[in-house]
Amino acid sequence: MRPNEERASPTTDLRGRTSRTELSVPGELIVASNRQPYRHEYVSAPPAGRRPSDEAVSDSDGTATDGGFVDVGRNRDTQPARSEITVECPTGGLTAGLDPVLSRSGGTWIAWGDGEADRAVADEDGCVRVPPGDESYTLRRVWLSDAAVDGYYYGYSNRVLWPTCHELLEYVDHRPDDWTWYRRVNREFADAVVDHASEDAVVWLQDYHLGLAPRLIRESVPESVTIAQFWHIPWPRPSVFGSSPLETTLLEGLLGNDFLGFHIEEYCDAFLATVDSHLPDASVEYASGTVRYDGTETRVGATPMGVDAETYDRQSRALDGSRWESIRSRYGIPDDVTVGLGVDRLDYSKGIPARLDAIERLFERYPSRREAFTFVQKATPSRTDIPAYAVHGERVREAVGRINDRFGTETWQPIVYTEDVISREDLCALYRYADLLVVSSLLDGMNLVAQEYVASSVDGEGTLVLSDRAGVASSFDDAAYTVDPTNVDALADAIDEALSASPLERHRRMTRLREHTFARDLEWWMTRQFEVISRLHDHEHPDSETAVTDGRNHLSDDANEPATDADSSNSPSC
Ligand code: GDG
Repeated sequence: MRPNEERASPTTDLRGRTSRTELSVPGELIVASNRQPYRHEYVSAPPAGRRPSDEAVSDSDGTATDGGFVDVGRNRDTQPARSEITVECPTGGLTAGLDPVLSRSGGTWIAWGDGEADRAVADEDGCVRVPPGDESYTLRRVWLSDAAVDGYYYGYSNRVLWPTCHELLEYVDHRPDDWTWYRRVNREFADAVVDHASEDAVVWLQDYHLGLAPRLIRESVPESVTIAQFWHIPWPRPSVFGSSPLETTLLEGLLGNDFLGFHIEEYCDAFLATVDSHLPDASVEYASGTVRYDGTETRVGATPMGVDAETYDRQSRALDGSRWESIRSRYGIPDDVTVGLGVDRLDYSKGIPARLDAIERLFERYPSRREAFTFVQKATPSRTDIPAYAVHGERVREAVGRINDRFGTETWQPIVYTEDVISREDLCALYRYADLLVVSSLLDGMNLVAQEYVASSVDGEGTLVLSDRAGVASSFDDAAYTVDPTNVDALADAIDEALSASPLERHRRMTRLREHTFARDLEWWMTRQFEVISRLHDHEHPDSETAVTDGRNHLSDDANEPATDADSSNSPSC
């Protein structure tokens, strides 16, 4: 490992996050997401009922995509009825990335208040000032009943929208009331946004839970308000949309946005084509990525989301090897065994069964890999109350048992499978020292795990086997071993090829992966989002200085250009 090199003078906050630039935020920022940036809990309270936040890893609302929350201390200003109250904040992902932005700019974050003690610390409007101890913006909580959560979150969002957008219609489970709940909760969010929206407001909505909110907001705020949304999951092809229970009302809802962002062009194209074929009154201009519908002009553009690469790099470099030794010993992996890794929510879209089949095929086809290679699968239970997820979990566990029974020996386990929550430090150790990461998603908006692995591969010795159906594959090109995730033979061969690569070849590929990951990190993504939003906002406010853009290419070209020198100023060495 080469010593860490001095980079573009980053600053590090108390939670270990790195920040290099001050984002320029237009207008008065209002963020709305399913997930909240801070959650208040009673220290001695028993776990609440069913809530996604109880899941070890927050699932895809694109706002808390990294590993849940960390306790940031007691809230001493409050007088809780039952016991002391503690505040938890996200450890990574977009939520952690956006929190400092709002802290600097001020503004409002609207989200579902899912903490046990959330009401106790909020005012009568559901508002509480955050971050704790450095109160600089307002967190406005939306209160949802158990029935609302069941219908909106566990129902329409995750039984209809999620499987449809991942083109896995066999998992769609459309219960009649869920759509009603989805509409009601979107109305709740929209009303909350309207309460806070001044003439100069910029509303930035996150993800598929809020597909109807943009138009509802549009109908009730001044024209000068800019509304944007980022859709963190894929958009299905028009034929899939047409075969699903999705309503065209959803399209109308999304076309309330001034800007609608996706990770990659393919999803933008699919969205435009869906609108074109399912909403006859809309006018679609493909070249510029513009849709005109019912008085609103919506720009559609792609910006692939990155990770906080600097922080992963720094935390990985800080490891001294003892953590890896303790992980190996915990999992019973002998020193001379190479290690492959999978890190996923236990979600059917992540392609874990085919991956396990491929590992079985690897041991069949390449017997020399037996007792020489162990695959560690970290699977985090997610949305377990949805039957399809419970069935899928069983399927994965059975496959692990079958393969271990078939090939395992007294001293060697082919697959180490864990559903335990792992700490950020352990995650970094796994990322840094595993010889291989396999991402085999059947369809994946972007995939942050692949980028976190690359950012943590500070020795340049890791290799990445990557599904060609993960959004990130279009960024990584052939520096990863890219493969069709449904082709078990090809997947087994790709794993063998990656494991057989020479140190030089690994280093060569990893250097390219790291250059891309650092040039297109979370901060880059947020900056691009705010640039586009600013231009549209300035268009509504002609007095402001920023030039107005016209055209999709202008909005999205940057995402496809090679990194400039300036972009690469924080490029890593490995
Ligand atoms: C959605 C889209 C898109 C997992 N286990 C642990 C842990 N994790 C963290 C990972 C990573 C996150 O969870 C998973 O992010 P992904 O991007 O891989 O997947 P989704 O949750 O499905 O995210 C996806 C993303 O939104 C952003 O737009 O990329 O395509 O599906 O950050 O590190 N973290 C910790 N312990 C664990 O056990 N600390």
